[in-house]
Amino acid sequence: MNIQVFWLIMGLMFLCSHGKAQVLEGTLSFPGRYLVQFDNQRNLQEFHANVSRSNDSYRVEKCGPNSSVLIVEGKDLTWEEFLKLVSNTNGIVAVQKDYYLEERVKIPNDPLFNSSQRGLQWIKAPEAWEYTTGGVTTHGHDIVVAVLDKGFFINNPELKDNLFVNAAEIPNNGIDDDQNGYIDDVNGVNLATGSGIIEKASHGSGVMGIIGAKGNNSLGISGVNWNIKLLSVSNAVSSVSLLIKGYEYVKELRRKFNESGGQEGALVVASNLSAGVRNQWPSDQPIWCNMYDSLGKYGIISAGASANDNVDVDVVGDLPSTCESEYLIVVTNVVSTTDVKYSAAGYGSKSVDLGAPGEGSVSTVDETGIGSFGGTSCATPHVAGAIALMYSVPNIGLQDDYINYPIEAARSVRNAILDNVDILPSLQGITKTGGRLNLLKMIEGYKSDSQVVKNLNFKLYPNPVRDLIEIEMPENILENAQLEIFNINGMKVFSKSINGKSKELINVSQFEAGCYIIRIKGGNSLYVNKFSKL
Ligand SMILES: [Ca+2]
Ligand SMILES: [Ca+2]
Ligand SMILES: [Ca+2]
Repeated sequence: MNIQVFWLIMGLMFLCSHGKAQVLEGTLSFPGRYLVQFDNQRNLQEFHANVSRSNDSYRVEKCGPNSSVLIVEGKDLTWEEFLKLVSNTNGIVAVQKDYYLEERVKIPNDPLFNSSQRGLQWIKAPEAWEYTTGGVTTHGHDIVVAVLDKGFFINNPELKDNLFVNAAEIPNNGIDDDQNGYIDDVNGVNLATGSGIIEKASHGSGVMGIIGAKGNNSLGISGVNWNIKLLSVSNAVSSVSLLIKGYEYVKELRRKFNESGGQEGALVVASNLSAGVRNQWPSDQPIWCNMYDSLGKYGIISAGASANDNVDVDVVGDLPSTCESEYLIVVTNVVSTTDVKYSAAGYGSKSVDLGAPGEGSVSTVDETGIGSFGGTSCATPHVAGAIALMYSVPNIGLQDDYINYPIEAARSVRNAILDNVDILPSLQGITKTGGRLNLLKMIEGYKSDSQVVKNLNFKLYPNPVRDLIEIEMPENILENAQLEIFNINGMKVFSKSINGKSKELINVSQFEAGCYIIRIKGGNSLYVNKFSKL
C-alpha cells in the first residue's frame, strides 16, 4: 500500500469512527457493502481476481463495463475488515461505504402541515420546496401575488410577515405619494373607500393563506410559498366595475416595474380571483374578459375559480371560467384528502384548465388562527401560488426573462403548470389538461420560452461595419419587439424598441472594434445575427 492510500484510509477510518463522514447524502450506510475506485482497469482486474480467488463469500461487481468502481459486498463484512482487504492493493483512488440516499423533501415545522394539509402532499409541495420555498427572485425582486376579494385579516400572524409593502407610498400622511389614485395604499387598497385601510373578511384571508401563509414558522399551516408578498385588493368582488378597478390597480404596479427595469412598482406575477358569476358568457361581459389579456401583456397570469356546482361551464356559462385568454388559468376543485374531483365543482373540457386541492383544506380564515376552507375558492390560490413559486426557482432561464420579456416569461410559467399536471381519472375528459396541479413536475418540466422560440437569422449590411449598420427586419416581427446588441462578453451595449419599420439604421461608430451579436425578440420569436465592428 502506498503512503497516500494509507493516510486516505486512516483518514476515512477516523472520520467514520467519529460519525462525520459526509461522502454521500444520507447518514445510514448499507451493512456489508462498500465501494472502491481504481486508477485503471488493470489494477481493478487484479484486485477483482484476488478477492474472487481468496474469498468466495465476498461478492465483487463492477459498476459498469468501463467503470473504475467496484462494489464489494460480504455478509457481516465490517468496514475495518474491508479496509484490511484493500490495504495491500495497488491503484486505489478512493474507498467508501455504500449509503442509503434520503428522499429529497422539505417538510415545514408548521403543526397542521402533517395532519391537515394533505393537498400539499398530492401536489408534491415538499419535493418542490427542495428547489425553493418562494419569496424573491435571484435578482432580489420580491415576488408579489395580488388577491382580489372582499377583505383580508392582514394581521393574522400567519399573514402579517408576508404582506406586500408599497415602497413608493409613505404611510399615514394623507397623501397619494405614488400618484396611483389611492391615498396611503401601503399594503394594498380598499376599492370601496379609495383608501389603504384594508377591509376585514374571512374568505380573502383563506385565499391568502393558501398562497402564502408563512411556512416553517412553527405556527399553523404552510402556504404554497413559505415567503411571498401578498397584495390585498379589498372590495374588488362586489361589482364588476370594482373588479376592473382592482385589476387596473394591480396592472399599474407591474407596468411601473417593467418600465423602470425593476426599480419601481412591483413584480406582480399572478392575480387570484376566487369569485365569479354564473350562467354568463364573454359576450355578456367582454370588458371583464379583456382584462386577462391586458394583464398578461404586462406579465401577469390570472388564476380564476370555476363554479362551485357540478356543471359543465362550457354548456351553462360561467365567468371568469369561459373568458378566453391565454393568460387566464381556470381551476376546479379536487378533494384534498382523496385527490378526486369534488362533486360540487364546475368543469368544462374547453374552459376549465386543471384541478387543485380545495375541499377539505384549512387556511387562515380568521383574525388569529386557522379554520376549514374549501371550494374552488381554495383550489384556485394553489395555482396562483404555484405561479409565484416558479419565479423563485433559480437557474432555469425564467430569471433572465421576467424583466425584459415579461410576456414570454408569463407564458412559459403557464405552460409549465398546464403541461405538467398529474392526470386524474376524475378530471380526464372534462377539463382541458385532464389533471391536477403538480409543483414538482411544474419546476422540473419548466422550459424557458427562449429555449423553444424560433432561432432565425435576418439580413444586415454592411458587415463588417464601421459607422452605420442597416438591419432588415424579419417578416412578421411584432411592433413591440425589442432589438438588442451584445458584445462578445455577453454585455448588452444597445437596446431599442422596434416601431414596425421594415428597416432600422443603427449608428455603431462609437462601439469598440470586435464581434457583436444582435438579437430581436418579440412574441414567441427570437432572431439572432452577428456582425463585426471595424
Ligand atoms: Ca397611492
Ligand atoms: Ca401616503
Ligand atoms: Ca405557518
